[in-house]
Amino acid sequence: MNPYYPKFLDLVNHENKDEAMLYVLELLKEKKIELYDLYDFFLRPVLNEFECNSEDEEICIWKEHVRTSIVRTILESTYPYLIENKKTVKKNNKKVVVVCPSEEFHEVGAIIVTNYFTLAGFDAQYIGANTPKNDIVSAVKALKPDYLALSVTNYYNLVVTKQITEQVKGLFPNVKVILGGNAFNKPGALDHLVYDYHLKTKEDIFILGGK
Ligand code: B12
Repeated sequence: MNPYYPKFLDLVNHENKDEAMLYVLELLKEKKIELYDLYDFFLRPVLNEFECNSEDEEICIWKEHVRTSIVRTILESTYPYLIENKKTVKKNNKKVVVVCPSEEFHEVGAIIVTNYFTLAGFDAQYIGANTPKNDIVSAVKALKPDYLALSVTNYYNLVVTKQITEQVKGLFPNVKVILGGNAFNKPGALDHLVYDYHLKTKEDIFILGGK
């Protein structure tokens, strides 16, 4: 565990958005953590390891929303650090489009992953959450990426993922399909899917990028 994480977790647990934001900004400014650390050791665990202590499910849902809002604000506000890091990145001349399929509203992972692709040298573009199949197809047609990366968290969205990958591969056989996100970690989730890569970590992305 990162030594600065417990304080951050405590601030987020108390829904103290301002202090949580100021705390990580200070850590970044003082170079006590890197942008990668922020993504991997602060933002991801604070969401994925969230445990709601309330018996009341409704309370848990709004608490999850508040927590997500804190993370999103931090994620977007630290974008200037990505711009700064990008200056030292050697480009690999490969384009990747990152998208979440329809009904997939979990997008924090997809946004972070888009930033990893950028830091790995790709020209990376994030399209959005809950993106209908036809919009994904038209984005691929217009942007002509080398890779289409689908981020899927909810296991139930594997059906629509299968439809999208089959259509994209049928229309654009040269576009490599990358799958990532927690939905694919369930046993058998990848069976019957048409894809080129199943990646999990930033290290996987860096290897693909030639780093
Ligand atoms: C935040 C959250 C939400 C937010 C999402 C807000 C947003 N704008 O993104 C809101 C409140 C909207 C939400 C809604 C729902 N959620 Co929710 N949510 C979560 C929570 C707490 C965190 C997810 C998250 O953002 N994690 C942080 C990111 C950084 O981590 P990550 O997604 O794992 O991404 C990393 C890797 O997976 C990987 N990765 C991800 N994508 C890709 C893509 C590629 C190409 C690659 C290489 C890697 C990669 O890299 C990322 C960065 O390290 C999880 C809890 C959990 N344990 O996962 C539940 C969870 C995912 N939700 C769940 C559920 C059930 C729901 C709801 C159905 C009901 C509900 N609780 O309200 C709805 C469904 C919405 C929908 N249709 O999609 C379940 C899913 C179970 C399942 N069926 O698979 C979980 C697991 C909670 C649980 N324990 O039951 N949720």
